[in-house]
Amino acid sequence: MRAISGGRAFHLQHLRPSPPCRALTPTIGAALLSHTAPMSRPHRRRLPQGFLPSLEPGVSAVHLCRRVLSAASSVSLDDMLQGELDSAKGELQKHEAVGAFQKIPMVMPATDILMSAQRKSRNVPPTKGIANIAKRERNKGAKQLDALMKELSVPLRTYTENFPKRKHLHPYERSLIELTFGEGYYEQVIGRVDALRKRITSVGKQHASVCAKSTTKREAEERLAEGRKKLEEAFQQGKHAIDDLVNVAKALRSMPVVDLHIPTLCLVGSPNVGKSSLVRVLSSGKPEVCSYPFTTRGVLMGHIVSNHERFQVTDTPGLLTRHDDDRNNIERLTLAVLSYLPIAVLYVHDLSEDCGTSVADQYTTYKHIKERFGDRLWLDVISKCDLLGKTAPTNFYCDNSDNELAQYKSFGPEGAIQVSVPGEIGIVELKERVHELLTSQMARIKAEQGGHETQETGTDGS
Ligand SMILES: Nc1nc2c(ncn2[C@@H]2O[C@H](COP(=O)(O)OP(=O)(O)OP(=O)(O)O)[C@@H](O)[C@H]2O)c(=O)[nH]1
Ligand SMILES: [Mg+2]
Repeated sequence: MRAISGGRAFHLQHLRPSPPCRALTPTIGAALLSHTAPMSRPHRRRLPQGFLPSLEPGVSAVHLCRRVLSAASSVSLDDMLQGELDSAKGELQKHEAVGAFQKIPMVMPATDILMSAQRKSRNVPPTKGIANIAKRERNKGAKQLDALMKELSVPLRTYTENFPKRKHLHPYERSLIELTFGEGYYEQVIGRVDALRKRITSVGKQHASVCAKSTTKREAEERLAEGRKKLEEAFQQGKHAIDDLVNVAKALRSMPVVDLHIPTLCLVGSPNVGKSSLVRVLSSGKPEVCSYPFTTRGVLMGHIVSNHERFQVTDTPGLLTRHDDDRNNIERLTLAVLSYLPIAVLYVHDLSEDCGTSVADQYTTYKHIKERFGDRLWLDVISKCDLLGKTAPTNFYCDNSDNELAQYKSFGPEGAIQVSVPGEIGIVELKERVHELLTSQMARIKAEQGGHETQETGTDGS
């Protein structure tokens, strides 16, 4: 297996590492998560408890609207049903596709929109053939104000219409939006841009109409100048919404691209256990590796190319030992990956406790995650086995072989393989096992795709 270059990461940039093993409180976690906008904004508040469970996976309901057919309609019942099925399929596809963030429009900074609008509108001439000076001037004034209004508002309409509606996003991307910006922020920014567009339209229409009623050349000139001033003021007042949208677009576009049809390995475990070190060994991903917890604060994608096969690898933030409702947004990113992407799990255990989390705590977290996501294909790895002494973990001291935790402390989960990155121990075996796991994952994906296709054929044929 060979790793190709160019892993892509999305990090919650402004987070600071915590001291080893100190649990982040949810409030701190959420506050730390302010990605693009200042913390002082009211929408930066902490997410409500139990937020993530409300984003449970599942196909969104598709509502088929009833069609009202007039008596004269020539559309047959079959055509109608087919149309409804097609639109339902379209809706489903909309819901199931990922990659919406790569298609969002480029947003021009507010200053550029204003400068371009001013320049273009000033070049608008009066309608040809108006001999009367006053009439010509008021015609020009009204046309220029109308042009300025349109040049300012049309880009805003394009943005608000082309940013994806959250309800149409894949649940994974939906949760990324929520966890990155905070609850409701995405819609709020788009709403503010739309409100600015409406305001510009209203001010522009009003002043163009006033200018069109001017009786003298001078009056028309004054009304044009006044209209320009009011439009520019209105734009300046609301321009922060556009700049916020620029930041939202930037953050969304930089999120890692995931292909649901390619098998994906997801590294999971407590903080600082060695997940990122293994991602670097296994794939093209080059996540930061440091000796403190929460070095990884976002989801990172790497790739593995083996012969003609291509696989994805995601690094994730570490999980602390606590209830899911108490997790900070960084940890919730990991749960979002586990919940919504068709991944195979590589769970990393550090039995040396070098990571700063006790083996008992790691076990509690492991059991919880295994219980919740045990239906995924799964491989357990004991990391840092160079720190466990020269002998393999099977020779470790075991005080009570009947005790689950004692077993875990000594051997890790059943079937776990032991590796060391600096010692280069177990890496070849790990790569082989990962390849087997991802090949099985490919078979799962194909079986599921086959299932969907059969369902669709069945539906079409009925
Ligand atoms: N001795 C030893 N140290 C290791 C090994 N693997 C990783 N480390 C060290 O463990 C520390 C944490 O490694 P990372 O790969 O950043 O761990 P992580 O799980 O990604 O950490 P977070 O992103 O903070 O959750 C670093 O100092 C690594 O150098 C190993 O096999 N042996
Ligand atoms: Mg890491």
